[in-house]
Amino acid sequence: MPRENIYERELSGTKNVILELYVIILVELMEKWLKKVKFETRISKNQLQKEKIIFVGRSNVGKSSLIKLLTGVKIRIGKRPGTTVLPFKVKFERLDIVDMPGSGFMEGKTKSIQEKIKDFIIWYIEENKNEILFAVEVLDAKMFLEIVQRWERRGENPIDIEFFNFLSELELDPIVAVNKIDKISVNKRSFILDQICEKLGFSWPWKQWRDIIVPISAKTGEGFEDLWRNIFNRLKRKGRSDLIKYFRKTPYL
Ligand SMILES: Nc1nc2c(ncn2[C@@H]2O[C@H](COP(=O)(O)OP(=O)(O)OP(=O)(O)O)[C@@H](O)[C@H]2O)c(=O)[nH]1
Ligand SMILES: [Mg+2]
Repeated sequence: MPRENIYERELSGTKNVILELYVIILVELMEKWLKKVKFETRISKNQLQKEKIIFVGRSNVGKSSLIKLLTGVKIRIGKRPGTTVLPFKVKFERLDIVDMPGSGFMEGKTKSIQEKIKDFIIWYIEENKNEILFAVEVLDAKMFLEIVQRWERRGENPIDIEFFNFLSELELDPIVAVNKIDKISVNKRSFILDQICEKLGFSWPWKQWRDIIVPISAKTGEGFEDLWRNIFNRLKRKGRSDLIKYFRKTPYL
């Protein structure tokens, strides 16, 4: 075998070992966290529970960026998928905003870790459902349709759609924040939003669903008022309009 090929094989072998190690550490971290949460859940059952709002969505769609835009809290934002790997709570006195890890992260590489993260998110949401006021599901305006079509071609259920149905079934009244709308030219936006609507099981035109579907950009702040209004309306519906004080009236850019 030529020398270069041996080197290449060794290099890719090393890469695989590093990846495996990374996955093992991640799974261990998740399991430790799970034990801690289960313990804390037990001891806090008799204490006053804090309300929760959860942000879910694929990796890199801008969940953390949107929480920062809405609250002004400096939260870790990443250029690479998988920045938030454990649920991160932005804690206020009476409310936790939970930034969930991105589902579908490391796409195509390690299916088992994707499944584990997905199972973990589902477990977390079911376990905490009584304290969750509502959910915000974040989609990437530019990537959503492409990824959904890719999954459909493989005969699989697209994770974004699965999550939307799951959140709706749990009556978590999801707001669908279609983020990164700045990446779509203005004349194409309605078309894209109509397609997203259809994939989520809504009829066209998307504008009739403005109390669910909110085009937004965490980068430019466009759409901020609509998202804020939707959050306020959901809090009102739950009799907790007092909690709007934790959200900024103007975007934090
Ligand atoms: N153009 C554009 N970029 C954005 C927008 N929102 C977020 N980004 C960028 O997208 C990348 C990912 O943002 P994050 O907020 O870390 O995404 P996340 O969903 O929390 O990612 P994970 O923690 O990996 O699940 C960063 O480089 C952001 O600057 C947006 O509205 N428009
Ligand atoms: Mg994040």
